[in-house]
Amino acid sequence: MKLKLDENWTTKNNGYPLFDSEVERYISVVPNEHQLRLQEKPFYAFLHFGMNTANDREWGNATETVKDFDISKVKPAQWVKAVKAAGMTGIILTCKHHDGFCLWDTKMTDFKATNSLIGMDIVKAVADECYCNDIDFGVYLSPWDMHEKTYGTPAYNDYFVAQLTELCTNYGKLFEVWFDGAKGADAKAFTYDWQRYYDVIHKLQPDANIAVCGEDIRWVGNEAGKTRKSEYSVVPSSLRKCEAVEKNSQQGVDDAQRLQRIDTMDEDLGSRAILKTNEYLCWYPAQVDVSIRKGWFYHKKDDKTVKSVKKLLNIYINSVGNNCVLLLNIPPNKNGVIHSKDTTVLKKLGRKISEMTQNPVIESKPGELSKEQGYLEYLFDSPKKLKYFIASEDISQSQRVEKFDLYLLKPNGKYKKAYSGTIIGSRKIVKLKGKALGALFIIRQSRSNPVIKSIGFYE
Ligand code: FUL
Repeated sequence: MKLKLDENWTTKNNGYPLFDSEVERYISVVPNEHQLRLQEKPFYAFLHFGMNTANDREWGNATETVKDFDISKVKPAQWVKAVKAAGMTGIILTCKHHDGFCLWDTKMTDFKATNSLIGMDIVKAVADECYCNDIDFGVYLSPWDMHEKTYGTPAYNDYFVAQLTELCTNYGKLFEVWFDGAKGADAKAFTYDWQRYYDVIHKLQPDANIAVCGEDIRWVGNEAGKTRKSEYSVVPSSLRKCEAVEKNSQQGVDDAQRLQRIDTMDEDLGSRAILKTNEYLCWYPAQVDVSIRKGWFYHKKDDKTVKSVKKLLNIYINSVGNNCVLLLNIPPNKNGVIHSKDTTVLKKLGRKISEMTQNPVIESKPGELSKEQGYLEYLFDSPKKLKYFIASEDISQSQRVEKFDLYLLKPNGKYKKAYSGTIIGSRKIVKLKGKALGALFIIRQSRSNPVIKSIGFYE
């Protein structure tokens, strides 16, 4: 096996400049504080719960009344416990889905949980439970509202801003606000005043990330848990345009299948070829949103569709381990609890995730590499049955690594290629197999000197 050790970022850099004014432009793009915080806690839960839970639907149909919300209890403590067991660190609750029914005590409409059988502010109950258990809390607020009469007129922007203001004022410190781009194809045309919405959040919740139709976190582009080979965080600023997100989002209740495939995504969002033709760049990491079941809301008939631990672990590795954050949807049912099928899988998933780093063979913190470090060599004290390689860049210095190879020193004394990768970013997880005496991590291409926060090999 030809290792081509002399072909690394310090020498050929794959024929790309290691540092020039263009490279400087790319690496000057870094996360803001709340993006950085989110990427350090990359796994959190989506809870779809509301009128659709009561009616066993995925989308409302604009005919619902408060009476239809015939749910009498919710058990947020059980939700938070399930989330924690999976190793997730936050919850985003659908405070209002497209049907317009509000789970909090809004002053803007009577169409709300406090007026229904349950008579309680569900957002408050969930937020309080989160804060008591060290879980971050965030809100999903659907811009499209099929119930509100002002929808489609300028007054709706005022309505939406007022609701957003309530959520940003009365429910503690939000870590994320999730704006959905979905809207029925036959809904009234409407131009959302996104900037006004963002201004409310900037003023009232300056530490919150605004996701999807938002400026901090981009939607990966499908609902299947799939990612691109390279999920760049430094991308053209034009990707933040909400119109594009809206166009690709769900446009009908039966349109979900399309988003469970990935052929809607442009593959390359941030290679040098893309960046060089775009004047404005931004830090805009991807979020993978996917449901543990077929639907976003709970339906009994979906009980048999709960994803296996193996499937969820793969989604985790392909998202969290591929420079993305993962938002896993777990829908509570009509009894106000998360079904035991889901909680069982979540518990096992949590165990698998913590086992990944339980048995380190070597953990190191290389920092900024010097020109003598075209590759890093690791020798183990005995043959190790490796399971994972996990690397992180110090993303406060942007994302720099563009290509790397990983070789394992096999017990026969020969190196064998285990993986060829592209970007690393906040976290790269590579599954490994077989015994090894050591490893070589060769960075072939980088934007200036790589700054590696950590590298670990795990049994
Ligand atoms: C979609 C919505 O239409 C679905 O109901 C769900 O909320 C999903 C997360 O976003 O676009």
